[in-house]
Amino acid sequence: MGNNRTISTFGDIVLGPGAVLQSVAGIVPTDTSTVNAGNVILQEGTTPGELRIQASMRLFVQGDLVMNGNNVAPSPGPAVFGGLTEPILGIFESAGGEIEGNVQINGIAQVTVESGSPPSPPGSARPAGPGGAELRIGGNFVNTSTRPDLFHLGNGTVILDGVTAVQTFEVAGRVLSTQAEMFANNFEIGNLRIEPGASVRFVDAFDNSLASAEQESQIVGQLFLSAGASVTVDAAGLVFVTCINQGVDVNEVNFGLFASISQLLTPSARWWSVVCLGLMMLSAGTIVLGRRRRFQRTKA
Ligand SMILES: [Ca+2]
Ligand SMILES: [Ca+2]
Repeated sequence: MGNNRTISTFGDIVLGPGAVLQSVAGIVPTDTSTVNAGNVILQEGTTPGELRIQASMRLFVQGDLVMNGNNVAPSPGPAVFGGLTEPILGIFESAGGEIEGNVQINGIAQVTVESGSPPSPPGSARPAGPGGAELRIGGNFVNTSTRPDLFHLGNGTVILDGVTAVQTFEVAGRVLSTQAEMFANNFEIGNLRIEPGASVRFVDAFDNSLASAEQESQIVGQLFLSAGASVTVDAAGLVFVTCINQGVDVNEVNFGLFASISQLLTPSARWWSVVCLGLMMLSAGTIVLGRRRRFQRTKA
């Protein structure tokens, strides 16, 4: 695909085995090539279907973006005999994908939304707002992948902006013992924005992280909750480094967890507050004791 071209269809774009849709070599940063389609379907294969956009390219999907990888090896390593290679979606630099319907990963897919160099330390300050690579979803995010090593959204932006129905979002990551671990092959997302009028329900309907059967969480670098959005965390976790909250009252139901990583990594926070309260009482007692002593001395 050359610079500043447009491909439009009201029908579907199916990238079957060996089909690749990407920019040609020599792309310029201002390239605004656009792909418009009804649905986009990426298939697994010995050479898989692949769609990559970069520079300022745009992908508009009126329906769903579906990635089919049910015959891809469920663990990293050399390809299993007879196993297929996962379909590939890549959004790089300042490119953007806008999916009005669902984003659905059936089985295993390679998904990358990558603005540039990863921040250091992992999960620290990230590029917020426009300008970076982003994936905008109007419908549900359905993910049955068990390969976090093929999920690269730690330095990209995901925007949830559905306004016609509640969007469900499958969480897949784990709360681990350090922030660095939580931002390494853990289905993490750099920036997650929920737009005004969107109503999002975070769920854990599928066991994505096979290493543990515990309730899974979406790990986020910077979470942005727009005024007028509605957010429910239902038997799942939504865990972030920083959160800009314009007044959204997040509903935690069925042991849903909405918390910052720093809150979770200091389990002694409550214990410390008890100790601090105890120290205050002790010092208050000391002051009283001191006064009594002074009073007694004066009297003597
Ligand atoms: Ca899950
Ligand atoms: Ca799990």
